[in-house]
Amino acid sequence: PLPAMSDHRARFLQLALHAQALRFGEFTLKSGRLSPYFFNAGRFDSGACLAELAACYADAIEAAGLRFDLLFGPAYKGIPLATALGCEFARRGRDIPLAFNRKEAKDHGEGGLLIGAPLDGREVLIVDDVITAGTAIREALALIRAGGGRPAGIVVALDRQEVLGEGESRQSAAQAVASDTGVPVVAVASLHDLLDFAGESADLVHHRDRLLAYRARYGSGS
Ligand code: OMP
Repeated sequence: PLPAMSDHRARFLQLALHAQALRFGEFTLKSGRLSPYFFNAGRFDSGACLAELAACYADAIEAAGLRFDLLFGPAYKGIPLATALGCEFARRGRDIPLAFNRKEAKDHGEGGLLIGAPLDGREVLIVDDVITAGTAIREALALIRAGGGRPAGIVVALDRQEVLGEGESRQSAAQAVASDTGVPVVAVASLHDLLDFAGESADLVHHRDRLLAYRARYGSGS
């Protein structure tokens, strides 16, 4: 049964579990942390699934009131996410320019690292999968600035709400990015939402203690 949290957060978590994009076990993160859960956006691997995911992103963006006039998907995982979101906004009556990057520069053909609509003078919304330490997001911010765009916001599906070091500030990586750069970070759902969701779901409740222990060690205050 669907828990009470009946908005884009619950819809997204339900969809992620169904697609097995959200899994429980033991996972080593980029940071080296051993996590009891992992979010793999690559598992949103069908058109219908991506379309539903994009609707969750669009709802979160509208709820946060972000203003922007270009969508940017960082390679690789951000590319289908930004593309699906662009299609969702078009379906809602708003046609927004779309761009992404390639990881390897080409020395022939069109050349360059950026593909799609020019970033020049645009208010850019970065669309990515997950934030842990914020490294991937900071790289994307640098790409936007180098391309002449102004970062206007960052949207991710999942904010893991982790602190950078241990025992220092309780600020999350997303909060640190927002306060360092002035660019707001919006998540469809956070670890906090996942914990609420797990608390109300008979299938997930047995994972809750390990999630809570992980949050006690690496989680930010909020
Ligand atoms: P940061 O760059 O540390 O914010 O981590 C984001 C990246 O971590 C993602 O782009 C993934 O490569 C990876 N990741 C996940 O995809 N899902 C997770 O649940 C956790 C991570 C991670 O390694 O922290």
